Amino acid sequence: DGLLPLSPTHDPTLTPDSFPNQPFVIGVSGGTASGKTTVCDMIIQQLHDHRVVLVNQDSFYRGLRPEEMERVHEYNFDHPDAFDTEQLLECMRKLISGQGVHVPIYDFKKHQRSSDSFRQVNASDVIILEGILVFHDQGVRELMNMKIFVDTDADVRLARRIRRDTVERGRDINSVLEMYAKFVKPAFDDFVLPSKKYADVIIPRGGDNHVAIDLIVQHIRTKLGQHDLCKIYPNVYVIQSTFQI
Ligand code: UZR
Ligand code: MG
Repeated sequence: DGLLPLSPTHDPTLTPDSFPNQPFVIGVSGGTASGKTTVCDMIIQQLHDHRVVLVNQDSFYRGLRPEEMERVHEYNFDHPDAFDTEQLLECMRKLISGQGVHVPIYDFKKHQRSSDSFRQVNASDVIILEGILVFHDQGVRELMNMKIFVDTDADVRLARRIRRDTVERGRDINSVLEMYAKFVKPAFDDFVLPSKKYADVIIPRGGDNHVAIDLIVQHIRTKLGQHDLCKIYPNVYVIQSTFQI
């Protein structure tokens, strides 16, 4: 009857919070090497008694076509168009509806997706979506119950980025610096920083900020408590949604 939850598409005034049976979705954004992954790992560690999955926007990089590979130094990996946002949306919607998904595996050295393997991600209580541009697309933003922006100084980020790209991604320092000046920094100014305004919480100093992470985890636990209650007593949800307690 009319008391049953409808899908979000039926009523634009309903936010993701209107559907407490669905997983709690957290977006984690911030510039390159800001400590996004560290913050996510710390949240996941503290929520060890819940089912939590991490989806990385990096997994949805489009593989480069042969003509793009030939001029890879001119390819802008920091632009929103470098990602397959439609596929990311589809994947997130499935996860939110309780289905498992296959997440692509992207190779940062070859700039290609694996053609024969995927990462199987199962349905969960909490879904964390992290990436430099996860707040850029309105459709993606609307899926999130909580948005966190990891705010780390640019010099710290550049230092980390140099270390990571040379050690983990097999690049030489000159090409890292060139790429940073040509693409990474301008795209941060044009796309990443302007999306900070959508954040609910801004964490200074990234993974070093234990107080902020503790506070965030407490909040998620409170929200999950409400979710769990609604799973056990579905009627509570009906009353909540009808009378807006
Ligand atoms: P994080 N990136 C690569 O270096 N190579 C690729 O094939 C795809 C992406 C980089 C991208 C961006 N930019 O700055 C960074 N460049 O990955 C985002 N140049 O990843 O959020 O972990 O910093
Ligand atoms: Mg990362």
